[in-house]
Amino acid sequence: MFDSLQDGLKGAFKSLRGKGKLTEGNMRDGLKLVENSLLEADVSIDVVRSFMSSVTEQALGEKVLLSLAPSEQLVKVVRDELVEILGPVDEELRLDKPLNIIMMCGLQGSGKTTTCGKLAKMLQRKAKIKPLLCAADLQRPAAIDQLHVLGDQLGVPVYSDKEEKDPVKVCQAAVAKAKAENISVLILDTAGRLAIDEELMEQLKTIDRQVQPDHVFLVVDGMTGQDAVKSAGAFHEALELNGVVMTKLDGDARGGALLSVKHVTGVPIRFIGTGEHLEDLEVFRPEGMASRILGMGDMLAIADQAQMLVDEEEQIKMQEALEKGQFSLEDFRNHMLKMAKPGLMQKMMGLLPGMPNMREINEMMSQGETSKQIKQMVGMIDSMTPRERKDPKLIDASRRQRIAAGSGVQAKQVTELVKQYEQMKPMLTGMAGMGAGDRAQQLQELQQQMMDPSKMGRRSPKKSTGARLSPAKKKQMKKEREKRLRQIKREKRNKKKPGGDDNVADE
Ligand SMILES: Nc1nc2c(ncn2[C@@H]2O[C@H](COP(=O)(O)OP(=O)(O)OP(=O)(O)O)[C@@H](O)[C@H]2O)c(=O)[nH]1
Ligand SMILES: [Mg+2]
Repeated sequence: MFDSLQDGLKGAFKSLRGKGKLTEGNMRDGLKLVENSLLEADVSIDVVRSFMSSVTEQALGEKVLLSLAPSEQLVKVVRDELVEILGPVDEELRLDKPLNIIMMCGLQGSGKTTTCGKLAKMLQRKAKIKPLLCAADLQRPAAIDQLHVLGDQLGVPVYSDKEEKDPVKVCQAAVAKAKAENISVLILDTAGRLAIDEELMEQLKTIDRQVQPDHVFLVVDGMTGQDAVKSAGAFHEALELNGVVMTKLDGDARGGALLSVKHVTGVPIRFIGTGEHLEDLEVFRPEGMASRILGMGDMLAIADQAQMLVDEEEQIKMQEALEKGQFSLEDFRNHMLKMAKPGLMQKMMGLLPGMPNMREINEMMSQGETSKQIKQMVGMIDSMTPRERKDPKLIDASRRQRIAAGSGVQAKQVTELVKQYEQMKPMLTGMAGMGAGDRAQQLQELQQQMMDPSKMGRRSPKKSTGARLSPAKKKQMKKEREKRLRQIKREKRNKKKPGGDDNVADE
């Protein structure tokens, strides 16, 4: 994300590093580089001016100039200022009314319908809320079908009415359905147009007046740069937006729109879209984004992505096995396969501090080395007997030969795999009792080791530094897990029953 902006800022900080004596002169040179990289990233000129005046004032202050590490001080000043222009943002989606209505609007093709689906997925995953989607885009008949496809994929109900010509009536009927069925969140997918036109604005204003959504989100295409900022201004004037969802930041968006939108329109970014898949939506946090732009990583986003690797039922089971100290080669194999899911690894890596930027990662991954390694690992594990997978110590020299022959590798690779597993096991089982922060850190280490297997075994697995859970807390967590597992099973059963999809009331 924002490779050239990152490179530019890094260059600016580097120019100050190792300078024998820092003067106002060379600090000004560094600042000029910061300014250039913002302009090249298509940040609006007003934002650049105000950003630079604030940063310059602080960077030329005595504290920075006299400090031992001025380049780090400058990083801090720039980071604080980035957070300042991106925020503040209310990260919490307040959904505490009996029925909460979210209206999604925006220009054609900006990603409204996709974002409705992504948000529905996020609500299910994070808040255990099954929303109702409403097809209020009557411009294209295909739009209704598109939303139904998403609904089916996610197992969430979709309200539509192909006979009705008035989107306001469709929304009102959806509200009635949600109320009747005790659905707590309703998401309206509205129609887009090619450019901002009166008719579209009037239609949206009427829906706003008649349906009174609690949240009005504008979806803008991050690739369109300052045009996205302009359209956000116009929509905000007409509708009083609660927030912006900026999509397509996985492409070659330069970052200008992201950095300008809050400053220019006063509307904060609430979510960002980072891909075409339904899990590619992130809650927008200014601190995390500022760190990410500066190549310092975003730990919370990493933890979130990692969680998405495994589905919830699997996660609970894995957690249980880990707490008991059980983590078989079979689990190891499944874990590897999850990591090999196209795109996911790249994304996680992109979030890690000190990692090469996306461009380099993509080049690295496209050479196919990693996926080849994973394929080999899976092949080896598949060639083992179930008993060996549980207890690889059973594998002797002759079995090692057989396994290697069966999976087309050398015998010493089998030895290496077992070694790798033995080293990962205590790390993972140790992680089972940690809090989220520690776990994220551990995960990061694990990830780095996986990318560079030569590092494995060079140091002994790190002991947890975080507070351990008390036995009472563990017991309580176990109880909650079992309850949730029963719930998931019930949901799955309901889903199989015809019409069971809509059955949210019995949750
Ligand atoms: N790469 C990428 N593609 C996205 C993202 N969000 C949406 N898209 C793609 O953008 C295209 C348009 O998305 P839609 O959700 O149909 O857009 P829309 O705003 O509903 O379009 P209309 O209903 O025609 O106005 C689709 O091909 C999506 O897959 C994103 O975050 N990243
Ligand atoms: Mg649409």
